[in-house]
Amino acid sequence: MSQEPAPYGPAPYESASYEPAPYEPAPEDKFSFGLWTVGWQGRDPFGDATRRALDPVETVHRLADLGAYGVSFHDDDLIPSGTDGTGREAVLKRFRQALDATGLVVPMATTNLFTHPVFKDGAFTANDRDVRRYALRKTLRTIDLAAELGAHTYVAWGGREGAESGAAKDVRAALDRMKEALDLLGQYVTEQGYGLRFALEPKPNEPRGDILLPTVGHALAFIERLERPELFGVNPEVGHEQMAGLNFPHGVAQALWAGKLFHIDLNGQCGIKYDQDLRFGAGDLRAAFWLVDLLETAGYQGPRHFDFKPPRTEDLDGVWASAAGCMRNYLVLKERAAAFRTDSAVQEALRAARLDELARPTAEDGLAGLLADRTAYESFDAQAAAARGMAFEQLDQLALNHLLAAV
Ligand code: XLS
Ligand code: MN
Ligand code: MN
Repeated sequence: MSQEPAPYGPAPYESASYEPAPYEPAPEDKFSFGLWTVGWQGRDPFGDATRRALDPVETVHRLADLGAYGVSFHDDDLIPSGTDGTGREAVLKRFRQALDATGLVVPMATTNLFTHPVFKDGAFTANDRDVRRYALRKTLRTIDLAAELGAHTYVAWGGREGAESGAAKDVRAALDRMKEALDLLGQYVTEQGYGLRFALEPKPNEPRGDILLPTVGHALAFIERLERPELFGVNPEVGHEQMAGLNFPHGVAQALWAGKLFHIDLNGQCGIKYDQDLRFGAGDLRAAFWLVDLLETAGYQGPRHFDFKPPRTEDLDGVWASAAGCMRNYLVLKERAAAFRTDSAVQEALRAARLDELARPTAEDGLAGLLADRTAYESFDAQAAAARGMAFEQLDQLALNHLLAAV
């Protein structure tokens, strides 16, 4: 019995000439990783480490071999807390040598303001003033280090800036303290002449019950209250917005629209639950597709930074496979998104869905023109307009076909 061909056409794997694209990451792709990502030893609230510690020098070499261009770190990832001055110089010398040998750069650095018990009630917004002053001094040291290593971005994630109970935190006072801290940091980089900009990283919860500046939107609004708003942008993380049930590409689009996408943390998340930090492409694959489409079409020039945690089931081979997977998945999605955008059927479907109309100003004739235009109201046929289909489903199916390479 002969088989009916599938209605959606021959699958590419049936074609003898089908060659998978190599998807080899290269420095121009600007892929970067935090030392704490591949270096995560698998300690979680329920279990001990499952992997040995990685030497940052080893990480730099492995990342370079895999095709990354950059490495980022918290101060303590590179220089363990308690290291004296001589020890610090020795660490930095070895690290710099590894950077020179591999060509890897340090696009971003940040401060660990969450591991030490002193930060149990936060850092810049801790109720205790001496803790806040210590947090600022620790941060200023990291900013010096970031500038010394050539970083252009300083990320500020306020992981413990928050509360578990109502009266414990006066949120308005805490936001005053957060502004005070960030204004001082802005003053410092300006006075030092560092070419550094700040990227605030929102997260709704974990490790605090509720964290201040929980979403991209909160952070964008807060930035406008700072003394030097031009120095501050956001570092949205895929999983963090998805933990709040939000549409990540939409949040990133708003950050781009505001000129505030200074950095991005890529990873994967399956719905509203704890911060999973899966490799990029795992979790919500459709959101990942739209994100890559957005970054690539909007001309985002910054690093594609992976902030993920290879699951604690993995040994070190699994860690590097997971890191390679992040980059491969980005490149596959970039290819799929480009195929989607260049497909003439898609361009037609975009017109049918009237995206060109959305791009047109609503009242280029001004308020007077709008008020004088009888077709805008008096003779407008709302019933006829309501009856027009939007043709979004055909468009979305084309996107899915491209994502699945089933065109
Ligand atoms: C934690 C954050 C953290 C920041 C850097 O959830 O993602 O890793 O990116 O401190
Ligand atoms: Mn995370
Ligand atoms: Mn992050």
